[in-house]
Amino acid sequence: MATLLESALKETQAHLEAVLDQLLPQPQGPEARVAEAMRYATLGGGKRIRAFLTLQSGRLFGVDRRALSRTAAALECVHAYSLVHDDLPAMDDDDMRRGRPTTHKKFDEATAILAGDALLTHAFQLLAEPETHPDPHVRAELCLRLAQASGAGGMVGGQMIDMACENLTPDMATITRLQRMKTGALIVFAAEAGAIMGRASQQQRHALTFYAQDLGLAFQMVDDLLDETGSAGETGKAVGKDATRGKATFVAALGLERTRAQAEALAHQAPGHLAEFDGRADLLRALPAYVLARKG
Ligand code: GRG
Repeated sequence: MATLLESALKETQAHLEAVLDQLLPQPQGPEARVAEAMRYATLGGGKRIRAFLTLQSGRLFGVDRRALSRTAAALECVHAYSLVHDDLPAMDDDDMRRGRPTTHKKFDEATAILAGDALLTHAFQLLAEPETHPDPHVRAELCLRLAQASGAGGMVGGQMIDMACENLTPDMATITRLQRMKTGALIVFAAEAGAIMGRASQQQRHALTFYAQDLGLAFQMVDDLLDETGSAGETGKAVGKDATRGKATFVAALGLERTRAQAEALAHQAPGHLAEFDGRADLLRALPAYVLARKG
């Protein structure tokens, strides 16, 4: 399954590259620079884990792949926006992302802010367009859930707590909540999106939510571990910054060994939530182990 998963992830990366290339605005007119920066931030890199989750969860319910790809692209736009803004000097002040200069380094800060804003709004445009789903109620629900996952009660709120906790020693409950909001919420939406589009039952949708909650936490724990023990070559970004900045990470709270053990326990637990699905969920079942083994 490991090799099958790796080739499916590679296929998703190539597919999303083509889909995003088509769905992102083309640079033209006097505003061309913002479209260039949007494309720079979104194309040519990234593991596309969130897109993969949406494509695979939608497959469980027989959702049209073209429609799913639009939702997957919208998610990758929101994710790319969060990385562009997170890298800005006012936030994490990073020069490298995905193995190349961050968007504000390649362009300039104002362009990076605008590109992030435009990527966020573009995501909602993609979801709201009729090509994403024939039923306007489904499109509205996708918009609502993405807004909840990415706004003040989700990713943005998590980022705010993350910044407020610098150089403090928050307890595990606070760290878990902040990471669930900052990273987990979008990952949960990615898995839920296919169920929303496929009009899955509440039970099926909950199963995917629980799976993605475990996966999201394990993903974040591995991210924390990689910042401590990984290399800039493999992660494509600077490492060792969390400790220097006194970030509220799992590694800071639990240490390396216990964080690793927790990540392993969650990755082991996650596939159990998918028991009611058939073999079409096998790639989703294999994903947590891959996330655990990742080096970048
Ligand atoms: C600025 C609103 C705002 C939010 C920022 C997501 C985020 C919140 C910050 C990113 C910082 C960070 C390293 C978070 C840890 C987990 C994470 C989101 C890692 C990056 O995601 P990957 O590994 O990236 O999926 P790729 O490049 O593969 O797409």
